[in-house]
Amino acid sequence: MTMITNHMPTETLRALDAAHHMHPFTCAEELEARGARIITQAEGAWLTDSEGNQILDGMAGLWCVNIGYGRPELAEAAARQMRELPYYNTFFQTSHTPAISLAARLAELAPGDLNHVFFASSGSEANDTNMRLVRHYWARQGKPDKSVIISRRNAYHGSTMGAASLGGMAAMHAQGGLPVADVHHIGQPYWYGEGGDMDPREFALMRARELETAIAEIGENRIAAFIAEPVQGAGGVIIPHEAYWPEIQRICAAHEILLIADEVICGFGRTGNWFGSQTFDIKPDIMTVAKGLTSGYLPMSASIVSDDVAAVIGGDEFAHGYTYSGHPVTAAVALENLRILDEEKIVERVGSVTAPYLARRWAELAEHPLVGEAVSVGLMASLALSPDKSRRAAFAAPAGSAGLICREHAFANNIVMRHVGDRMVVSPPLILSEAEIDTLIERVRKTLDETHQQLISDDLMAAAAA
Ligand code: PXG
Repeated sequence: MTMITNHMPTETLRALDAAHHMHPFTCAEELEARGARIITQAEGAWLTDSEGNQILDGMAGLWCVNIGYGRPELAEAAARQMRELPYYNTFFQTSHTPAISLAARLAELAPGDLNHVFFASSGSEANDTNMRLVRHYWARQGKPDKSVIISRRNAYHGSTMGAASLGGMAAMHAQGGLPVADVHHIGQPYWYGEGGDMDPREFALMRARELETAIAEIGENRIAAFIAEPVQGAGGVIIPHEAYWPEIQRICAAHEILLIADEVICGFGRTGNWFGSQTFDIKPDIMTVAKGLTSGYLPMSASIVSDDVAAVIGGDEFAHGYTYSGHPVTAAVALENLRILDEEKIVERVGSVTAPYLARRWAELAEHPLVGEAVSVGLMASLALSPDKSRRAAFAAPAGSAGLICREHAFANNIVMRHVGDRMVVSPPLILSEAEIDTLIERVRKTLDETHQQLISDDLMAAAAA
């Protein structure tokens, strides 16, 4: 076979990609017709594609490249570790210094008494671990029936059978026989889209109290845990009203259920603190982390659990683990990533400088005639496209049509911005400068203008009935 390199013509690469490479969350025929954009290189917050375009990565890859691209220290940490010990497992009474150091460092960084770390390779695997872990936790205490996990509609917790069941994505549940048994979903705290005429605080409390209703209906003796993202990411950067999390926390404490904070997106500085749980004052029993743990340079995730959970689980063999749990090379890369985040004060700078700046600049977009709301927390932000912002109206066209048009214009303007239905989201690398935030806003505004023009000319500005 000929060697495939970035020097090949884009069309050749696209044809080979379409012929052999199955992409996640993608219709293969559509992709073949359009051709994939081929990314060849990246530095800081900027991508280069095979046609030489310089693209501002408003999504930090897939919400993960927190320290930005191109840090040689991570490559060196990986090479060093590969030479010394490229692999060894952590089963059968063995360990190694990268896994030991990383677990100890995570225990230091994680809030409260979250002091024990179970490693995996993806957010999905870590959430599958959590599912088995919380059920085993109650079984160990003579309560095997406490097995139901409550989650939320429009949550994203991953793509494996367990994690996709925990998630509340209707399109995912429609394929492959999901959700698995004993997973229950309540409503999300999405006031803009679902709050109608309610006051935002009242709506947030109502949605939090759906947890209490579910507990009453299903029975506290049946419920193991509640899982939620501090801020829903893939669901559209839905930032809950400040009344939401304290109420959830109250309900979890009042009933005997564990609280799992899925920090896969929120962790490692995204919200302006090390963890979203700190930004929203959540006291979880378990945190799921991934993505920013290695800034995406290598795949790694973890469940970080409390002293209590670890003690209960610890009296027995937890029959669970992955070949790559605590992989020495990924652990070494994670440690180097955490060192950079800490020593270069990247998290602090997001909290005190760039998040407030992005908040101010992003809020200006709410003035745009097509924008129903523009919100942000830390360095994640979203806006709702609306044909009639005075009443937060949805489009008459199928959900996501306007969002897709907007994403295409963003592509053409060399800014990566994702669409979730008709919400547009960004989650850039945490090293973004103020000047780069200005560039981002400028490109998003141009994208919105062009989208607006196209929606008018395609006759797509009709609003759905109230
Ligand atoms: N939990 C959360 C909160 C996530 O955002 C996962 C778990 C699963 O992680 P893995 O590593 O198994 O992918 C995620 C992943 C998107 C998008 O398009 C978001 C994710 C993954 C892929 C696409 O917004 N989040």
